[in-house]
Amino acid sequence: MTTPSAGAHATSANRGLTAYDAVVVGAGFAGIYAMYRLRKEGLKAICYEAGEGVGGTWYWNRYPGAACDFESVEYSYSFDEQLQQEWKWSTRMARQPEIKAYLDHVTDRYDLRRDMRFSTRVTAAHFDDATSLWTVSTDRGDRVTARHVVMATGCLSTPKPIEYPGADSFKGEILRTAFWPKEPVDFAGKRVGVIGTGSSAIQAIPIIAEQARHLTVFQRTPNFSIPAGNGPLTEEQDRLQKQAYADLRRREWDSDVGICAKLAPDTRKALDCTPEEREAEYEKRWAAGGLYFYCSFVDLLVDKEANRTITEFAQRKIRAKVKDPKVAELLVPKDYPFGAKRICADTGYYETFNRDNVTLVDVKSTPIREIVPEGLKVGDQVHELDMLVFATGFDAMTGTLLNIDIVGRGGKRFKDHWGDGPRSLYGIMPSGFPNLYITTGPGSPSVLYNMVLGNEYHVDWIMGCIRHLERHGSTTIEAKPEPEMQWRETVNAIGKMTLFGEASSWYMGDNVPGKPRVILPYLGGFRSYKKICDDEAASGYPNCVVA
Ligand code: N01
Repeated sequence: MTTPSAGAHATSANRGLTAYDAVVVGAGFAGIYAMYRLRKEGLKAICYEAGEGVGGTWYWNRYPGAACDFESVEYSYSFDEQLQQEWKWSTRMARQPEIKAYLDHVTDRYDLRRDMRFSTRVTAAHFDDATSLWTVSTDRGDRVTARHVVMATGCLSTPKPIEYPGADSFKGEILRTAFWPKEPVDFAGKRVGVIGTGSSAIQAIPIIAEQARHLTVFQRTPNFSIPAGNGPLTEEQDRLQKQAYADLRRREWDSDVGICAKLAPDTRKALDCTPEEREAEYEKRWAAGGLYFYCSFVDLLVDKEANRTITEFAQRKIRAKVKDPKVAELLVPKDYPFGAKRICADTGYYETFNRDNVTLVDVKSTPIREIVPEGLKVGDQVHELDMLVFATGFDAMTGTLLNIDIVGRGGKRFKDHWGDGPRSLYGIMPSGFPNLYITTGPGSPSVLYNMVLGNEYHVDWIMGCIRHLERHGSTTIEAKPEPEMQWRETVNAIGKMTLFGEASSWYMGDNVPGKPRVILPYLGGFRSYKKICDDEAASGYPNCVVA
């Protein structure tokens, strides 16, 4: 397949630049698959990646304990049956090194690396109205043109900066889960502090506690965490899973969350069940490990009373694990509904607080003031530390895109377009930015669906747009402003029907000072979302301008 040659309409501004059909930004799950599809369609594409290798989130987040929190048999590509059959996961929920190795394998298996440029961050993408081409620039001085730009930039790829003064004065070592060093970190004999108690910290804390002389955890808001129940994947389990792969994938594509391997999401309402039935369902799913618990009933995130039943169950589980009742009370979330903040999966997290060498410090009642040479000052007390680990999260879903200087048709600035929160048709196409596509962005099910499959779906949908242009001899496709606005209103309206707004979370943009408070993912479920996007394509993109 060919598109009108990217170099055919060069102007003085872009003459002489290497011309591509497509630039892909990021070489994580989405970018790798985008490169595979573009290559398969005969397009000339290049992928720029800031990391030294592929992996995206799984390249950077190599902190101890980093792992997937649902079955890897599901958190993996579905596009090639042979790939599915040949790759063998060693554990149910693969750890970071294995996921990274898998992505390296996929990249090499399809010979994608030769069109990838590593240690190269895209800094700008400017659309030229005269040629309908994008000029993409990088921090290494590359400038190329492309007909299409696929922003495969990930949802959790811009870590929050250190928000306290004094980091330079610290005599010890500062580490960040989202930029973890490649060399092993030795905690032995050290007094370590961890700031944050989200998914990253909850995975790292039990491992650090086993090695450090002392670990102090600085907690602002407690989280709900479910035992991961991770363990080796036996030959027999692997064989059975592979036999049933086709059926599993069918069920995932037809579900709202894309996680079905061990237990399908329950379709009952919690309040239609007796307390005994609810308890039995919660127990079963708690024992299954990981995110299955989250899918216990369909009304948990829309009905406060239903949510109270799962919240109380999870609170009881936490209290039962922690010996010191005062520490237990600090660890029990009480101010928000279960699931309204991203739930976590752990291996021995709560039990870690029973260790003699672990202290929990509540920094909500007495906030952190500054980093000092000896450690961390909380209120008037200095906690002496040799190492300080920041597990403080990300400018989720919008941060990375807003850090790129994107200028669309007629000089329209992306930063202005998203100034009061993100907007794009189906979370994929922002209006005024022709042929620029976002994978698993805000306004799509994104982080609330199986991210690997969500990315595959988006890449396939984008390829559908590109093929449509080709078939019709057209050059550009872009969202019409009105349907884009309507989609944003739909996303917000559905968000308001849920309990997500009752927690302070990165789903709502709350974790970044000054960020507009809007629900970022589409909460209508993947099934309805997929139907809407499929219908758009099948009916010839009525909500887009094709020119
Ligand atoms: O980040 P987070 P994360 N002072 O934002 C605290 C995915 N993920 O890196 O809640 C003190 O969840 C903050 O407190 P509060 C997953 O989707 C998946 O852990 O803002 N504390 C919170 O406790 C996850 O949700 C896996 O009050 C501060 C913590 O830091 C997402 O990535 C593994 C602070 C940040 O938690 C992000 O997880 C890891 C401050 N100034 C991550 N600022 C899997 O298992 C923030 N905090 C697949």
